[in-house]
Amino acid sequence: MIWNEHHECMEREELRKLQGERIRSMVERVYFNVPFYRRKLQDMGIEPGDIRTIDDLQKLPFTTKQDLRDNYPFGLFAVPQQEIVRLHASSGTTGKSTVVGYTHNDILMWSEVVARSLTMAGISGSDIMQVAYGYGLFTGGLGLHYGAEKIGASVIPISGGNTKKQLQLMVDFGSTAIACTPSYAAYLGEALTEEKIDRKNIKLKAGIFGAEPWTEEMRTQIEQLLGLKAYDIYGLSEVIGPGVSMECWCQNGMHIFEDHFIPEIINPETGELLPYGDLGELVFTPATKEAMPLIRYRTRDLTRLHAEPCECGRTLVRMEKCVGRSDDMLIIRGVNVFPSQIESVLLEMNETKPHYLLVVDRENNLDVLEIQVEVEEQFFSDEVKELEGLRRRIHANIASLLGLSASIRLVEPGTIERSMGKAQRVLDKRKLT
Ligand code: DLL
Repeated sequence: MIWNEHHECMEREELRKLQGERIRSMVERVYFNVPFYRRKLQDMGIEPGDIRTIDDLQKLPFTTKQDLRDNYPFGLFAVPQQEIVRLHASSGTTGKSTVVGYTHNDILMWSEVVARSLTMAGISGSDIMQVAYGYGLFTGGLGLHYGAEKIGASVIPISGGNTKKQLQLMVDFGSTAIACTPSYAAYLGEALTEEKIDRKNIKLKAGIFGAEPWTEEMRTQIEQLLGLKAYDIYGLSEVIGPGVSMECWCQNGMHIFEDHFIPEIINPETGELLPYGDLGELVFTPATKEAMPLIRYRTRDLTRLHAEPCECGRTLVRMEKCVGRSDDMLIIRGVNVFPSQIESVLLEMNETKPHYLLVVDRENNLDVLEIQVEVEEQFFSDEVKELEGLRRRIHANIASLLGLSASIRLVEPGTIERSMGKAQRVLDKRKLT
């Protein structure tokens, strides 16, 4: 089923026309209501009338996270305070958090894109949906909540954490869908076994997992652990929250809701526009937002876009799973590596569990990487020889695929700290000194 067939299956030309109309009116709104943008556009000699079609998008300047920080907290709002009905914020690891605001119409639009996302995963009014993303300033909990209510599902607003209670309600209420981070889903799956809960009592059929990068190997593990079909959902607070893009049943990339969020892929070094299929930084122009419209927002997420038709019938472009964020890339002895690449290598082994930590340090002026990964109980109790064999295989695979020599530490199940929200997979001690 398609939630909004008109917008999700539009002819591409018709969609581009709609996008053009929407950016035209958006640029006018920010020009007259946001001093920051008026100044920026005036400096570039651009007037609202210069933006007429979607082809004019590239004339416009980028917006960065730093611009949001510089205008903290409300400097980029395009409507008076009375029209703001909700505030969310992302907890910045460095500097001030990023604040985003919503009008009543923004909340309606957000609910609509999340409703479309859930429909893509086959979730409907007859489902019981456990929302285990954090509720609060983070957009995950409330974002999924409103979308699930819109499609008429019965929502369990349990938020993140409290794992035993999650499992108890999953059984007692018969949850058929769950939304949380993939790392927490892996933990819930493991806790099911620890609590000796009979799988027959679990009714889950779909999981809506996102907010952090995760690999196909992680998907396989979660699907086995929880006995459901795992779907990827993407989003970021600056653009709206979860529901910017979502996988359909073909699981062939995430469809971007392009009638609201106009995507581009750029070369992160030069800012140059890249064609479909090229790897680069994802940029979004959320053209219909009232409270905080942004022009060409640089997400720092690295991925590719594909425009070939999808079997599901939607004409919206698809984005590949994110490789990671440009600022998450580790440079170890000159080798560029993303945690997700290491995750792929680790989890393709049958003996490993989806819990790992990458510890980067500097010894004698040389970068060193230690990979800690948990090993299934039964393998851990095996002979030392077998464990040593596994350690060597992981080492060799990392070396051959990534060109990196890492020290591998196999640890017992339960050793690595579990996350209830976004997982912290990297401990970069180089940054601490
Ligand atoms: O993480 C919104 C969200 C909530 C998305 C629940 C999906 C589900 P922020 O806290 O602002 O918003 O973080 C946004 O998280 O720029 C990506 O780097 C990362 N991210 C989000 N979804 C995915 C995903 C929410 N499916 C940042 N795959 C983004 C990879 C993701 N990374």
